[in-house]
Amino acid sequence: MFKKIFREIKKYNTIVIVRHIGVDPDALASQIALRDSIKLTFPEKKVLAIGTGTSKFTFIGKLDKVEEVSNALLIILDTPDKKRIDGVSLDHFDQVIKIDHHPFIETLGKIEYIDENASSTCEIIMDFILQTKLLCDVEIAKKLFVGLVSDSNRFLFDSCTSKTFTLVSKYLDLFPFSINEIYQKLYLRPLSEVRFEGYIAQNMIVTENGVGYIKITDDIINKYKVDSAAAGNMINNFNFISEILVWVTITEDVKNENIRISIRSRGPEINKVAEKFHGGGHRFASGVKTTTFEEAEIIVHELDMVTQKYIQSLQEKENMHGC
Ligand SMILES: [Mn+2]
Repeated sequence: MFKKIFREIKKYNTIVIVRHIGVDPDALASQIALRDSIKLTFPEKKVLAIGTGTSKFTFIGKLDKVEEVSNALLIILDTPDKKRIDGVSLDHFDQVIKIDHHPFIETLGKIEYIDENASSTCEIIMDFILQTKLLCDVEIAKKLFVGLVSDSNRFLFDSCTSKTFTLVSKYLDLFPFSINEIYQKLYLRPLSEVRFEGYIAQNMIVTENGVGYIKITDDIINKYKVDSAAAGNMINNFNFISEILVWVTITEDVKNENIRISIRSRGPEINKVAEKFHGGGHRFASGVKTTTFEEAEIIVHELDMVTQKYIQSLQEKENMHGC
């Protein structure tokens, strides 16, 4: 499959690379690293990385301006469905390729490489580059590492496999860079965020079944001098709490007139609930956008039911072993 994708890249003189809305380091880094690798390999090609950026991740690299293109190849990274693609419409392209690690939702292109077991899209791109004639350098390698380390929560998720570590090891051998330098950029944060995290810890409500959730209104965001993305960004820090199996931040985003719900789990599968409310994501990490706190409460209730079922199925298994 990698060979087939490489042949398409070779064939087209104009290539546009996109990823999902609500940009995160894996989406952005995979996009920019693939662009730079194609440009390094084929300097005469026009390769554009398109989408809405954020000042937070400028250290990963710069995006390109949208341009009218024709006879172009579109590569969609890190995005399982049409409605989450940022910036382009599929119809303007001669050929569409998808490379992703999210659970399959719908077919977007003629050629699709989906590896649900990959820690990140950056991991797939790392493999892709090594298995084809695509070139890489230290800067590209650093970007790929940023995306991988971010999507795997610093190798904490069980999406990390021996392949993940093998690829990282190979890249560190071939393109040596300082890991600490990257962590300084990725994990350095203002005290206001840490204080805000303290607020969440203090005020999170936990149900009997172990669903922790917190409503964060615009007032709270302003009081702690953080932005509305802050809660969603720090949600992974609430992993490994014994009383909590599923945890949810419900954040008011006045600017975009919506309420953003981030969901994480260390057992129950939560993406089905997210999809039911027009959101999505992975089995243990999903998100939903809604407009009312009432709907958010319904989602929390559904998550609570899913968690209750999960606990029951664990108990049933235990009882069976007891026989
Ligand atoms: Mn990803």
